[in-house]
Amino acid sequence: MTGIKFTHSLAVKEAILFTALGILFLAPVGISKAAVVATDLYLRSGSFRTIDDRVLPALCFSDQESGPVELNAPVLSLEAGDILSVTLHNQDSEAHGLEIVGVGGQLSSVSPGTSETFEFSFPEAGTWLFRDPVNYPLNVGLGLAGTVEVHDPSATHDAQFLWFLGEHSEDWMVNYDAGFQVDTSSYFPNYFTINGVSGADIGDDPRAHLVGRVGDELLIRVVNGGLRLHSIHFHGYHVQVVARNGASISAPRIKDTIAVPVGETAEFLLVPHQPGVFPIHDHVVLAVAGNGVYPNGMIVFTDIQP
Ligand SMILES: [Cu+2]
Repeated sequence: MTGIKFTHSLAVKEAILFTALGILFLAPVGISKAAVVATDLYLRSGSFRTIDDRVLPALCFSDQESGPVELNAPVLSLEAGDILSVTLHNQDSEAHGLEIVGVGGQLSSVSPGTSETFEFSFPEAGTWLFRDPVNYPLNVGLGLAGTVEVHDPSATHDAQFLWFLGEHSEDWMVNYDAGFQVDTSSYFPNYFTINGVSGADIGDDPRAHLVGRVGDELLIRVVNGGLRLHSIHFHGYHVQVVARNGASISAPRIKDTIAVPVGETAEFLLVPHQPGVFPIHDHVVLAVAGNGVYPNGMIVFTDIQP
């Protein structure tokens, strides 16, 4: 479960240039200029390993050009003010595209075997969903979605977490892989994931496992990358909903169950008032199961120390 790493090569070059100019002209060097964060995404066929150790065919956005690829809910990370430059390499036999929901405007398709670069600017911190807008909802259902997280360098929270919510329909995946027409009017997902994994495996993901201390400010980014509404229910704690779809909320509401609609994102702020290990799960019991087995779906535990 790797995030995607970026090079800040342009920013570094600019810093060197500005520093050089500053020395040359004895001028202040504090001219701020947007860093361009460049990354490559390889759109490839891969696999989804289920909690009950089955391997289903999937389509994946990967930071690796070759080798085995598993569905892993990729993350593009940058800082407020940066420009994200993504080069999408389409290794599939059909056209695909790239969209950041709510940031928009980048819906053109990339032909098989070709590459295209998309640029998005992020003046503010926040959380967004990226996905393939082509053949919606099929390609998203096959795995083509991930997170854009934009950090505020002056943020004061003690830790941050990411829950990328996904569902997976074995019927869609198997039929697509066999070359059959997938009937997208019928959708019965049977696996439910957070950051691409389910049940007890979520506890092994440091991005998801909610570890902290009483009084900490814990920021939780939630992305609904699936095709069904998910409502996250907390035991033991209430959270403030501090942002939705990349926009911060000035008077946050305090809740223990928060709905995150399809394609949307939310940011929760949890300040634990008590220590403990408590479950947090999707309010729909089906989504807490994996292929009908409870609790092999969307469930996370807190680990809050005094
Ligand atoms: Cu419960």
